[in-house]
Amino acid sequence: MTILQPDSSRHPCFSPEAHRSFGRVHLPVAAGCNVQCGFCDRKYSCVNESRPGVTARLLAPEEAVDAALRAVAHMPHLSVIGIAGPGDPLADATRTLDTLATLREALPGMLLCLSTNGLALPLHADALASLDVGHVTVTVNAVDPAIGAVVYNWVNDGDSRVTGWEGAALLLERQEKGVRRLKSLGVTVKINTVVIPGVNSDHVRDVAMAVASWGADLMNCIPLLPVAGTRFAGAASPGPDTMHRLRAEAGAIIPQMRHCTRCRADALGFLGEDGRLEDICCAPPATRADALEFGQ
Ligand code: CLF
Ligand code: SF4
Repeated sequence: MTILQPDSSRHPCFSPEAHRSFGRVHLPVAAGCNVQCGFCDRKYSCVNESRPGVTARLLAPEEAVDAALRAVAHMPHLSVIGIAGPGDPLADATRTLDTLATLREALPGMLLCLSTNGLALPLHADALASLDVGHVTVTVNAVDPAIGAVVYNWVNDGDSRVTGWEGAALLLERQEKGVRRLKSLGVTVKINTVVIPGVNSDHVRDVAMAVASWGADLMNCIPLLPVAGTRFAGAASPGPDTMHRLRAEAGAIIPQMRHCTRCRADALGFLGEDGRLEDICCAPPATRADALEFGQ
């Protein structure tokens, strides 16, 4: 079983050209996370902050499907429905997979997308491919567990919490297995790497080489956005020159995404617009017929 439509020409993140013509909507159904990154603080009621991990509110799967149908009916340029948090979409995979399954049935021509830390990816890669989720992003911040141990506070392995080198090694093993499995199923895979000066900034080339060997298609190096209250709150964000150099070095190994706008978990519209899913909450009810007419 391989997926039917890994069509990146309409995906605003996977194609630099497509982001001028096509937009995406994120459905914030994923509350929890099975990993704690040292730079992450999720917020569930934030309207003023725009970054990954932030949403105005969490949605139940049925609310998310309704919101997606409204969005697609009102915004014909939407080509992708993504699940990107505010936690990890596969930490409570049932919510995510139920949402995607209903959407796939309602909107057979829509691109579906997901962003994950990869810890639970080997368990769910086949289910994602069977729902024709054509694009998956895996965030890989280190391919050396000694560096990963600095990035990640802990990793949950079922009921046990694993820290330090062992936790980072477990996450890395799952990421590699998950990416290789997705690629064997025909899914297009992007790797996000959060660049943390003094932690993994000299390690980006190693990440690029490893993920290229796993078969990943694209890499997105994202400068750290220091968030108050996190372990990296006082770290510097790498500047444009540093990012340009790192992307050039990594770009010799694997193609680079250079237009990422670090979206919220409830982002709506073109990349870089400040649209949020709640913007369409007051729109007239949409029907599946509307969505089918406009969305495909
Ligand atoms: Fe969303 Fe991510 Fe899919 Fe795009 S975002 S789940 S791949 S549809 Fe895109 Fe936003 Fe950057 Fe993500 S600009 S943060 S890369
Ligand atoms: Fe936050 Fe994502 Fe890291 Fe989980 S995997 S702690 S949601 S950045």
